Amino acid sequence: MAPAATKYLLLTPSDVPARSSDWEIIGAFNPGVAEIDGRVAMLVRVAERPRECRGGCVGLPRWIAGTGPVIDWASQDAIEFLDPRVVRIRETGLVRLTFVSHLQICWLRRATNRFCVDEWGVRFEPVHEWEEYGVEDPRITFLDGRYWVTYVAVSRHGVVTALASTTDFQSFERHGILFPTENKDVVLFPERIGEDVVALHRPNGCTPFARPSMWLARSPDFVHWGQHQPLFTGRSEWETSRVGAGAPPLRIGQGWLEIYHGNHPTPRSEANSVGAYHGAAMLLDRDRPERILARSNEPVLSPSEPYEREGFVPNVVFPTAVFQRGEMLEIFYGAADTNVAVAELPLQSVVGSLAPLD
Ligand code: MAN
Repeated sequence: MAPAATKYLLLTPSDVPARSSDWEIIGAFNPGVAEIDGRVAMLVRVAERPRECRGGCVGLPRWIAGTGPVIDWASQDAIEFLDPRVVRIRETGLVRLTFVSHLQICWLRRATNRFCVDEWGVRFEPVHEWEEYGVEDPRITFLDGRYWVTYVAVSRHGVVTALASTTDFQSFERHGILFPTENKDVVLFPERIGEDVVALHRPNGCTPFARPSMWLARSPDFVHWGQHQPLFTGRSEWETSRVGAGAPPLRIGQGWLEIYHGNHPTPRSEANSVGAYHGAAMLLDRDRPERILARSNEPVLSPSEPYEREGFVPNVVFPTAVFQRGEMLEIFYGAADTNVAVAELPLQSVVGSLAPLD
């Protein structure tokens, strides 16, 4: 049975100041979370779209480094809406996003148990051409004395995962692309295993021999990656479309607890729907994390609250960070590609709900 979770909303788009009256914030979601000097820092993905409407046209945003977001106008007849996030240009067959994302630093205010935007307004914005359609979905791991941020970068070159690092969440060093197109949902383990830095990643090939699946890779130095191994393709119905790592793995007594997401295929009746996203858990062997010891047959978290069921992309629970507080787990997640929320649930109820992989 799925463990019972207590859920709280932590940040909504209205908590983030708009850049100008020309731009609407449609979501502040999918956060990377870290503890630093007794404070809780969050890098949250802020998705913006233009407010301006031009008859018969759709504005497709793109980021120019040093300038900020600009708009490419496309005739409505020239494009096809695939889902709320994506349009296809009929002539080229290529897709564009209807919004552009950057990352905003926020801090937890304990008195209210809500996040608020950094007082200096520090942001992590696109700077490369390969980030021009936005930087998205950061995950944060503390290792070797730094906070490492894996994030998705989207552009005319495709969808890649890149790396940045920081010690203070005020300035960031960029380390370039780790996994080229198409690769998302990259998380780093918070300890070296043997000598190696270890990552879970999610390559997505164009030739559909496989569904998008989770893989494991190793690196001596965070930048050079190899020893790739397939780890997991969804098995249960609720994850049969795609799976991906969610939070960086958490070390518990029994091994590594990985909170991942699974997506359910779109029922034909729901036009332009991406289908529900659920949170689930798997337990990986401590020394050989390519071995799955057990996993969820049923999701641990599913969209149930209004702020998870309604929003820019309805029915999405997208976990991106996890912490252990005593007996409890705190799972931070994006809700409906609109808000940030946290779910609290007993660690043992999650571990107890896992079943061996048959
Ligand atoms: C994809 C990614 C995420 C997003 C989910 C749900 O997996 O683009 O950023 O949250 O879909 O829309």
